[in-house]
Amino acid sequence: MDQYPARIVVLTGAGISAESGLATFRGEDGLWEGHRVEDVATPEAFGRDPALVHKFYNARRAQLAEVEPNAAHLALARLEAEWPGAFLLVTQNVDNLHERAGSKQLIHMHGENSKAWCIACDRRSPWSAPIGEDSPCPECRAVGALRPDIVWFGEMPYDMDRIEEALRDCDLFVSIGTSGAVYPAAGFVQTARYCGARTLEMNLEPSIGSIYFGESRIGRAGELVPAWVDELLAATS
Ligand code: BJW
Repeated sequence: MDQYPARIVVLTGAGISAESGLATFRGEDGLWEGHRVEDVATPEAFGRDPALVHKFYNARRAQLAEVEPNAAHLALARLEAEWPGAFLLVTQNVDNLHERAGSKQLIHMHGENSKAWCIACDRRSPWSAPIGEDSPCPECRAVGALRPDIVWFGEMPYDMDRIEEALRDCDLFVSIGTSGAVYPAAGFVQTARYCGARTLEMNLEPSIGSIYFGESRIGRAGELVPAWVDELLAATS
């Protein structure tokens, strides 16, 4: 590599957590008790059947205590710590494996399942227990107003201004473990590429938007990501 890319933006999806034991959304194990994510992860579904939606997220929140970050999460945290340029990690995942691996420059664009959001007082609280329809908000004590702090279909993902700015300014955009089925994340590659960045995807299979990437590495994130981080850091030394 002649010149290393100064500013890197990395986007991750469910595939990066698959080797930690968390199910992806659109794989063979992508159905939850017969429900597609598109049918559960909406404000309308929550309005119709809050108990079902709480059950879906409570089960996934409980599972977080049983899983650990894998080699791909750890490699991205190492890259952030050792990279001499700017680095931003944007994850679509609502698990907490990136932060537990040590990542700090991190945006959870689809929210965090380890937080509860009170729609009565608009405050977010750390949450590790099940949320129920009768759970009081720890801030305002309202009952029945808590929902998981998750961005559902039709809702605006978090921190889009900061993400768009980083995408426009970056020299390298890397997408890891995402199918490219969900917007706006699926369009990030086109923004970065249009603004002159190199683009790389690492995924178990070519993603839906694979043709937009300058380079595709096909395989498991737990193997591809550490190798890529080694390669990148070697070029800076
Ligand atoms: C491995 C691996 C290993 C496996 N190693 N790889 C029509 C056209 C275009 C857009 C729309 C449309 N109709 C509606 C929309 C918008 C909509 C949307 O995109 N819908 C699509 C279904 C078409 N989007 C929204 O509503 C978003 N909001 C929005 O657009 O607001 C307006 C706006 C306008 C302008 C600017 C900005 C905003 C909100 C989307 C919210 C998504 N929420 C979810 C659920 C909540 C979180 C949760 O419950 O966990 O987020 S949906 C679900 O999909 C979850 C994920 O974050 C997201 C993406 O999935 P991901 O991560 O890609 O997982 P998979 O399973 O799809 O793929 C995993 C990949 O990993 C696979 O390819 C595997 O091969 C691979 N893999 N093992 C490497 N070991």
